[in-house]
This record gives sequence, C-alpha cells and structure tokens, in this order.
Amino acid sequence: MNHLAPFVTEVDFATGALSAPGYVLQRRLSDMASMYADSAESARILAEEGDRLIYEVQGVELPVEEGQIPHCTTRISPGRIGAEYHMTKGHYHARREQGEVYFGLSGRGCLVMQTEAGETSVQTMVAGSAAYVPPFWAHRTVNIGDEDFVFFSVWEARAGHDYGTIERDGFRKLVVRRDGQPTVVDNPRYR
Ligand code: S6P
Ligand code: ZN
Repeated sequence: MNHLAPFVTEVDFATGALSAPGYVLQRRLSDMASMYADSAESARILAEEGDRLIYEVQGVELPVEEGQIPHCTTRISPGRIGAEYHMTKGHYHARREQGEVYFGLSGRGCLVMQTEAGETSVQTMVAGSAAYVPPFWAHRTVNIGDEDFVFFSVWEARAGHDYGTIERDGFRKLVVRRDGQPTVVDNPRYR
C-alpha cells in the first residue's frame, strides 16, 4: 500500500475549483446526447448552438487501492435539454457494495438514485446538504436551479464506475420542468 503524506486542497464552493486538481474532466452534450429523453432536441442544440458544457469534475488523484478515499467536486451548469434539466451521466459502482457521500456546496439539485431491485429515490440537495448514497444504489445528479449546482463527493478508491448499465437502461425516473417546477416523472424509455 502507498504511504502518502497528508495534504489539504482548497475548494471554491461557487465553482467547485480545486487549488491543485489532480484531474479535470468535462462532459459536453455530445458525450451524453442520447441519455436525454428528447434526443431530437439534443441533435438540434448540437447542430445550431454547439456542444455545450453540461458538467465538470475536479478531483484529487489517488492510488486505486484499499483504504484510499478519493474526493472531487462536480459543477453542473444550469439549463435543460427540452424539458429535462442538465444532469450527470450517472452510474452504479462497479463494486456494488461501495457507498458514497455527497455534500452540497452551492446551487440546488436533485440526487436521483435507484437499485437493480427496482427501488427509486429522488432527494433534493442545497448548499449544506450531506447526502448518503448507500451501497447498491445507482446515482445521478441534476441541476434544478438557475445557477451552477456544485457538490463534493467522497468514496472508496476501489468502488469503480459502471456506466454501461445506465447507458443501456437509463434511470427509471427523470427530473423535468413542468408548469415551471422541477417534477419527477417516470422514464418512458426505461429499459
Ligand atoms: C463518483 C461520484 C461523483 C461522479 C460525478 C460525475 O463515484 O459519484 O464524483 O463521478 O458527479 O458523475 P458521473 O456519473 O459522470 O460519474
Ligand atoms: Zn459514485
């Protein structure tokens, strides 16, 4: 096991910027256009407005081994693709028995979760919300506000990320704008 020296990272709550990020990852509409329910609207935006930034992740780089605790920020820009708010791709952990903690830094979002057994949960997060993603729950975050939604995540290094299951099946629940309000609806395309 690597014996690391302790370190501190400064986090900008408004932007999610880290003082010394080990990596910065950007997800644009073209990276996830088919994940939005209104794929025609995804295509129109890409053709007419360009490849907008949906979210950015900044994290510390740690060895993938037992006992290491990776942590990062995610900033989701405000906006919608059709009725559906900007969101992350979402994933199960490759090791399903690994949970995770999210902490809201700024803005307003939803944490959409589900299990393979069919349970669903949608929680609201604001600055100061500590949200627990238990083992076995897939998780996706959604920006339901008019400003950036920024949160901090902490997980176990060996959790791993299974994106393929969500890319194939989607989430059971979507968060859309209806009558001017964020509303949770069933995903008509689920599986
Ligand atoms: C990692 C954790 C988050 C997400 C990030 C981006 O386990 O759940 O840091 O990676 O919010 O979402 P996604 O679905 O693209 O990994
Ligand atoms: Zn995760």
